[in-house]
Amino acid sequence: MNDDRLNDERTAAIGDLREFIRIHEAHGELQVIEGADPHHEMGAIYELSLEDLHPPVLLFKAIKGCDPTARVVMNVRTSKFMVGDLDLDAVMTYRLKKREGSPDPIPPREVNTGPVLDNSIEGDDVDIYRFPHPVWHGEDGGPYPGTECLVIMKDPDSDWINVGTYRTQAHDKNTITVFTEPGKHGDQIRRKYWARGEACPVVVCLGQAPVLGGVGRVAYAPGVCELDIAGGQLGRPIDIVKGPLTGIPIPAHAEMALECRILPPEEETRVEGPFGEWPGYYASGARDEPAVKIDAIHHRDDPIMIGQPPVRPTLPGRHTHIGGAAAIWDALEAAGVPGVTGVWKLAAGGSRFINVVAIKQLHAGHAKMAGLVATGCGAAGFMGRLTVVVDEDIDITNAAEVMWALATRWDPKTQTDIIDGCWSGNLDPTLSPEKRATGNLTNSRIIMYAVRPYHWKDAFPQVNMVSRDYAAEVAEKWKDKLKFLQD
Ligand SMILES: Cc1cc2nc3c(=O)[nH]c(=O)nc-3n(C[C@H](O)[C@H](O)[C@H](O)COP(=O)(O)O)c2cc1C
Ligand SMILES: [Mn+2]
Repeated sequence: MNDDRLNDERTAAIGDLREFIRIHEAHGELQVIEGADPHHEMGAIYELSLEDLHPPVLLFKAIKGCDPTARVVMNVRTSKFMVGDLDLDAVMTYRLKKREGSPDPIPPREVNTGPVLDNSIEGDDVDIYRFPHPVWHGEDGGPYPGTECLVIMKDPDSDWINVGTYRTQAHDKNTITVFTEPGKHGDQIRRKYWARGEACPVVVCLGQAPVLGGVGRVAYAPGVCELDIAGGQLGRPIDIVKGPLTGIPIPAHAEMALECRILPPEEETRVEGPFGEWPGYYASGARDEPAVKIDAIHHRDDPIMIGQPPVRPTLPGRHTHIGGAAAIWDALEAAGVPGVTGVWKLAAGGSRFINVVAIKQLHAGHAKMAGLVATGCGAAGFMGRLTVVVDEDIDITNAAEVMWALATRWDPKTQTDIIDGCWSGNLDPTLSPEKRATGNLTNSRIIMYAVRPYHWKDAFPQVNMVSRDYAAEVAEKWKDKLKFLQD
């Protein structure tokens, strides 16, 4: 497929969840699963699917104990079709595209009605448990129907509509919690309603075009409406309907939307969590969160919810964060660090813990510049742990090569910096109970300079390996005769 057609098809897939599923079926990347148990079994099947680097899109149907017409789709942003190859070229392409500038935002277009309003349940008939509400992980404190969900709110002081992704737990048929960390836009907005003694109106979408989940997770500036950004990415406005009870915009083609009120915490709370989180632990535990009352459930016929619970980052299908690596590379260049040949996030560290920078060393102290910036820049500042700086001959997308660089070029005593008091967060498993209790959400960082020391690099023992050019020449000559050279 040529690049233009591929891009058009990808845009169509992110613009509409049903189209997304159809396209993946056509590409042979859809796995339908019938009759799974939402209590742990769906979560286990999901984890097993992530043992592949490019897991199939999973479509769960006829989920045990739920409305038989409701479905759950998983792996909406990891398919081979959507992400292509995961390598340094992908990081570079991402950077170049970003440099061309983001598409101009396109505000949503209001329409009178849409498929999301085809079915509406209000008042006493509201029962979130009718629809899939999986308990994803073994130690979760309850079912989480909302993982990659959209939490849509209106700022009471302006026209700002904010869309954020915050996990949503079900507590009884019409009560949920929405775990919004302090400072997130959703938190800022709800506090304004509470300060006036009011509940905060909110819409929670539990299934929607993948592009919307893509913007709900990004920290745009306050005042920016994520629906406008998504419109810009699609090149057309998102159609919205006004929520009949709240007046909050709901994507007209959303699969399911709950109209709710977030009660002030002094009025009613529920114990939220624990929940298996992306670092691979239940680190934020369980605590009181404000109760959220569901006043209406709107849904399409045969609704499709999205399930995207966190899992431990060692699973290959939780692959590396191309955009995060690109952002650190941009920061290094912006800070004037020369000679950077690559930036990568080792998968085991999830999106944050382990960053690797490759440089072509130009002068003494060069590796240190790279390590300090890659550790302290905004793109890496939050919840980092290890920064590894290596020479340009190391394939930083290969964890074994990075470990080899550490094993053979790194002297722990003389090629290490440890920096304390850095920015961390509740999900960091190493935070002690004392630190959590006092709000000291900081951790330390290690920078490992796994490079040949610059001042004697020419005397450093030579690497024992067939040169890549010669290897290619030999492979070409022998590939017809040697089975292991054929792919
Ligand atoms: C699948 C997924 C789940 C998330 N869950 C939460 C969550 O439970 N609480 C939270 O505060 N942030 C969560 N985030 C991160 C927020 O979505 C992210 O910080 C985003 O910027 C929030 O929107 P805002 O900037 O408009 O507040 C999650 C992100 C993803 C991708
Ligand atoms: Mn926002």
